[in-house]
Amino acid sequence: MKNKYPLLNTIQGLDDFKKLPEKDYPQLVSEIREYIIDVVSKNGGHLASNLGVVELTIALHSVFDSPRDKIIWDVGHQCYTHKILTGRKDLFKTLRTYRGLSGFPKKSESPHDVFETGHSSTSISAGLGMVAAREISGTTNKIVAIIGDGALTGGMALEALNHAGHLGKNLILILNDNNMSISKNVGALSAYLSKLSATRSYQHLRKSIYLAFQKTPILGKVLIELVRRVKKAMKAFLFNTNLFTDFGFEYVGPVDGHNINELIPILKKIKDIESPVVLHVSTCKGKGYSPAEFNPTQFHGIGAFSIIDGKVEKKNTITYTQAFSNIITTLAEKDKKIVAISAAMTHGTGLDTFAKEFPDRFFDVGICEQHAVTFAAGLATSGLIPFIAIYSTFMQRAVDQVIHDVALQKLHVIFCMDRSGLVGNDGETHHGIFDIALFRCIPGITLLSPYNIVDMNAAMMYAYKAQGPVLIRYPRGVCTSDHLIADKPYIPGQGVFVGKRNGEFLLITVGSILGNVIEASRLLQGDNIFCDIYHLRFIKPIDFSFLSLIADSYKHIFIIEDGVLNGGVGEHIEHRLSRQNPDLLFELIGIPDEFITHGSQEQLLKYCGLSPLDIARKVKENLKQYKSFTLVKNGT
Ligand SMILES: Cc1ncc(C[n+]2csc(CCOP(=O)(O)OP(=O)(O)O)c2C)c(N)n1
Repeated sequence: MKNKYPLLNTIQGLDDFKKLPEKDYPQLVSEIREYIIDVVSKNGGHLASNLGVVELTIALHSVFDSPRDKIIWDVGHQCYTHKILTGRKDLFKTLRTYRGLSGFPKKSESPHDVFETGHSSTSISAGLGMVAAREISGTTNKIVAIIGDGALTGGMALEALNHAGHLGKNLILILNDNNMSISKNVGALSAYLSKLSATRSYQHLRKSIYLAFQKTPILGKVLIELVRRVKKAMKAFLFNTNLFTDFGFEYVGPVDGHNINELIPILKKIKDIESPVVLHVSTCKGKGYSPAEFNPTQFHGIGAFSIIDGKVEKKNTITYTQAFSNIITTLAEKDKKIVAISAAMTHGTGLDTFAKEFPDRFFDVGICEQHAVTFAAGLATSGLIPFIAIYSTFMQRAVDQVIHDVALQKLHVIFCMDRSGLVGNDGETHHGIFDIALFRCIPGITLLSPYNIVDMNAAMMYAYKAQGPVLIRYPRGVCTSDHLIADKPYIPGQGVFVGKRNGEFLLITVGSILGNVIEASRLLQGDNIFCDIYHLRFIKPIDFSFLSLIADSYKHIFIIEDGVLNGGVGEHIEHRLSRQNPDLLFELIGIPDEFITHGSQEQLLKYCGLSPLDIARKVKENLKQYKSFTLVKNGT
C-alpha cells in the first residue's frame, strides 16, 4: 500500500484530509479510484457507482464539516470514498467481508455515517427530518442528501420533495445524475433530467459558437442575433418547467461532477442558501475504469474480477435466477397473456431475456416496488397474467400493496421473490429473511418455497395455473439439478418426503435450506440418528390434516427454515400441531431475532446455526436433552 498510494497513505481521517491543499486533489482522486478498484476486484462490491462519485465526495468533505454537517447517502452503495476519507482507509480492505467494513453506511462504524441505508429513495425524508429537528433545536449545521437519478424515481423521494418544498427550510440535495439506475434509467423523470442536462451541453455549444462567429465580423453579427433568439426560446422551454423550482427548491446545475474546481466553489455558494436547494451534478458511472464505463450495469454490483480485463470467473452452474429466467421465457412463448414487471432490477432478476424477447409485454417501472405491485394488480384485473420479479428484501416495501391491491381482490398476480434467505455480503439491509413472516399471514395467498430446478419448474407451473396471488421465494445462488425431489405435481398445501421414510425423527424444511438439512441428516446417521426429511413446498396454505397424519408417526419434530424464527413457518406449524397432539416435541431452527450482518452466505448460515454441522449438532443436543436419544457414539 505504501508505495502505491503515497498521498492517500498520509490521510488517516478528515483532519489529515482537510490539511491537504486543493492542488493535490487530482492525485488523491486517482489514488482513491485505484484503491477502490483494487479492493472491489477482490471482495466484490458496487464498483461503477463508487467510481462515479470520487470527486463529488472529496468536494463535499472539503466544503462541509462532517459529522457536524450531516451527509446522507441514498441507497448507500456509493459510500466507499466517504468511508476511505473518514478514518476507514485501512479497514477498507475488509469491505463486505465477515466482521469487516459494511458496503453500506453503518452508524456503528463511524459517526460520519449519520443514516443507514441500503434500500433506495430514503435520503430526502431522513434529511428533512434532520432539518426539522435542527430548526427546533436552533442549531445551524447543514444537512446534505446525495441521491441518484435512479433513486429519485422511487415514490418516497417524490413524497419527500413535496414535503421539503412545503417546509421551505435549507436542505441541500445533491442529485447525482449518471443517467443510469442499475440498467439504463427509465421513465418520464429520467427523460426530464436528460433534458435539464442538455442545457449544459447547449451552453457549451453556445459559447463556442459565439467565439467562432465573433471572428467573422459581418456574417457573425447576424448569426449571433439568430443564436440569441434560439437561446431565448430554448431557455423558456428548458427552464420554465423546472420541476425542482416548482417544488420550491432553488436549482443549480447541471455541473460536471468530475470537475472538482467547479464543484467546490458551487458547493460553497449553495451552502448558505436559506431555502431547500438542488445541485444537479452530471457524473459518469464507472469513471476511470474502462470495463466499468463500458458496461456499468455489469459493474454496478460485481463479484471478484480481474482488473486487467474486467472479467469475472464463469461458473458452470445454474442459479435460481437463471432457472426463473428460463422458465418464464418458455411460459411466455406459449401464453401471450403473460407479462413481466421489474422494479429497476431487470438484470439482477434475470428478466433481461424476457425483456429482449417480449419487449411489448415487459415493464421496468423504476425503483418503485409499491407501484409495481399495484400496476400488476391493474394488469390482472384486465385478464393478463403478471409475473413480478423483485428481490425479497425490496418486496418489504410493498406489503400493503400485496394485501390491499392484490390479495383483498383475489387477483392472480405471481410474485417471484429472488434473493430470499441470507444473501451474503450485502448484509443487513439486503437479506430476504422476513418474507415468510410478512406474507404468510395474508389471507388467500399461496406462498411457495421450491428446492431444485425440477421443483422451481413445478412451482412456477403451479403458480401460473393457480388462482389468486402466488408468491414464490427462492434464494441467491446455485439451484441444484439433483433429483432428490422428483417431478411430482404440486398438491395444494402438501409437501413431499425426500428419500425413503424409515427414520425415527422428522425434519421439516423449507426451500433451498433442504440441501443443508440433507447434509445434516447424513452427519446424524454417523451417530445412528435416523431422520426422515419432509420438504414443505407450501408455506401457505398448509394442509394440516395431511401434515398431522405425518407428524403422528414421530415423537420429535425439527423444523428448519432460512427465515426469521419470529413469526416463521416453524412457529405456525408447532402451534397448530401441538394443539392436536400435545405430546409432540418440537425444536425450531432458523434465523434468530436480530439483524444479520454481512459475510459470505456460508459464514452467515453458520452464524445462524444453519450450516449442516450446526443443524446436526442442534438436533443431537435436543434429542439428548429430551432423552429421545441415548445411543452415544465417540464419547460425545
Ligand atoms: C427499494 C430498492 N429497490 C431496489 C434497489 C436496488 N438498487 C440498488 S442501487 C439501484 C440503482 C440506483 O440508481 P441511482 O440512484 O441512479 O444510483 P447509481 O448506482 O446510478 O449511482 C437499485 C435499483 C434498492 N437498493 N432499493
